[in-house]
Amino acid sequence: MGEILQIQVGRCGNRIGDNFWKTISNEHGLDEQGKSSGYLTDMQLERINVYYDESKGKNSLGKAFVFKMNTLNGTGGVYVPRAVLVDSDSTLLNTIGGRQCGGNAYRKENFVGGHGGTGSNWAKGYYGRGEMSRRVAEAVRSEAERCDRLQGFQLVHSLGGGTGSGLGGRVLNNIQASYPNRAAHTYSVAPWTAVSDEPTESYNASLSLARLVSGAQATYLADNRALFDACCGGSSGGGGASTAPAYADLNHLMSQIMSGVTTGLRFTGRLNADMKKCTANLVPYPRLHFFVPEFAPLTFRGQTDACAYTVPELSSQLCKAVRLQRRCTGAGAVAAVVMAAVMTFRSRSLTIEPRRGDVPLQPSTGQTTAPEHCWLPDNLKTASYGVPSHGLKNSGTVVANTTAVRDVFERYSRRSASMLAKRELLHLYMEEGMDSDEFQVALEQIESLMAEYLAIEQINYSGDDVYGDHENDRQLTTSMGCKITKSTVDGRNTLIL
Ligand SMILES: Nc1nc2c(ncn2[C@@H]2O[C@H](COP(=O)(O)OP(=O)(O)OP(=O)(O)O)[C@@H](O)[C@H]2O)c(=O)[nH]1
Ligand SMILES: [Mg+2]
Repeated sequence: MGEILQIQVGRCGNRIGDNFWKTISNEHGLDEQGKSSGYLTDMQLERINVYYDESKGKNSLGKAFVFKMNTLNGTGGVYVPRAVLVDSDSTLLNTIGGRQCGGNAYRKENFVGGHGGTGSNWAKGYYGRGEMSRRVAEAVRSEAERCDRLQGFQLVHSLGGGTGSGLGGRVLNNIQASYPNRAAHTYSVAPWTAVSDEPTESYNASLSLARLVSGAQATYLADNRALFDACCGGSSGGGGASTAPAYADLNHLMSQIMSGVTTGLRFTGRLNADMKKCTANLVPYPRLHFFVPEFAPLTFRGQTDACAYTVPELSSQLCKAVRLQRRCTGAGAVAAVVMAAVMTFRSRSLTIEPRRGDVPLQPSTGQTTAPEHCWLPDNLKTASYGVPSHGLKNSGTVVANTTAVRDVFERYSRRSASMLAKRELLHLYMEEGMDSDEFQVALEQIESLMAEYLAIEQINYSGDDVYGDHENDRQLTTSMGCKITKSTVDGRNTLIL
């Protein structure tokens, strides 16, 4: 199976990335040094190479490692996370690296640290860290050479921090140029003021999002607002972990989400055998590749949940979480449209194989204010896997390509536009060689993307008069030049490629 290389950039990227490795190491039966902690099942081993390099010569400290066969199942050596860890402030990297003996077995030459953060400045990260981006390219190149059939890259970073957004964006550009045929996906953490309130975060997020439109084929948007609300039990109304959740609480949810999203890449099952298939299932138009990922059941740091949830119970929790992404729900608000979604369920017993009708993320019938509509027929894929999430009996993950992400874009572009009009804090970016045109171009990119999302919401809601008659179907051409037919029989939209 083709390998994936994770590049984690900045403080947020490295905290979340490190949590991800801990979570999936546990699922693959590896201890914190990357050694198999006992008998590994075929399921755990079969695709372990996707995220781990089985190193049989050296351990992470570079010392000679005596390769010992595991007498139980014939595997051995150390499974090294295929990761490059990057931060312009090395403090966190030193902590992670210093934990090597008890921590994950990262390859030590893949730590790329600098001498100081960017002070939350995208321009410093993008333009001012040339030497670091060359070292990252070198680490990426040698990791890529160790792969037999590299399928792609996943970047983990924040959109608000200068290093994660700026240097992360630079790294993504370099990857695109050097590996044009490989997939590039991102796990991007969107800032929220209750969690951090650096005034430049809106600028950074706008500049970064605008580049992700063409710089990545898939972006899993982790909104700190949604993670924070989930931890507080906020919008869902349930009891949360805390009224003032720490990053560790948010990151616990995030690592569950990432483990869930990557289940189909790491274990054998019906769906998402590789990164390209993930996007084929979810992306009707290449620019509209910003996904909302959700996980159920909601469990907080240090908690386990031994409840045997059924598929309808899990999927209804997942759909509710997707629905809550549309924030502007007042009178006249347009409902978000789910263009496509993939739901995966996990349980040791595999008794939760989803059946037709179990999953309520379907076009609504008879509801005037439907929470969501499906866009393409057959656009909801489901699958189940026989490896449970850590500490849970049954769990589910959804990745939804929903127009609700428009709200996230709007949040930063509106704030950036108002700051830009007053030229607020612009000098910090000008000092790094940027000019205000670059901001304008980024905001225009976001505006046009938001218009595309809105067009899809309006197509679903517009009257029939926009469709020309075509025997049984009515057809329309969208602003993106694609044809859509609306069946006069069941009202469903079909995209003509
Ligand atoms: N969910 C989550 N968000 C985080 C975490 N750490 C930072 N953030 C968010 O990320 C943004 C700040 O980004 P950082 O990753 O700290 O910054 P950086 O990439 O290191 O860049 P510098 O500005 O150069 O330090 C803010 O929006 C924070 O709320 C974390 O551990 N988890
Ligand atoms: Mg930092």
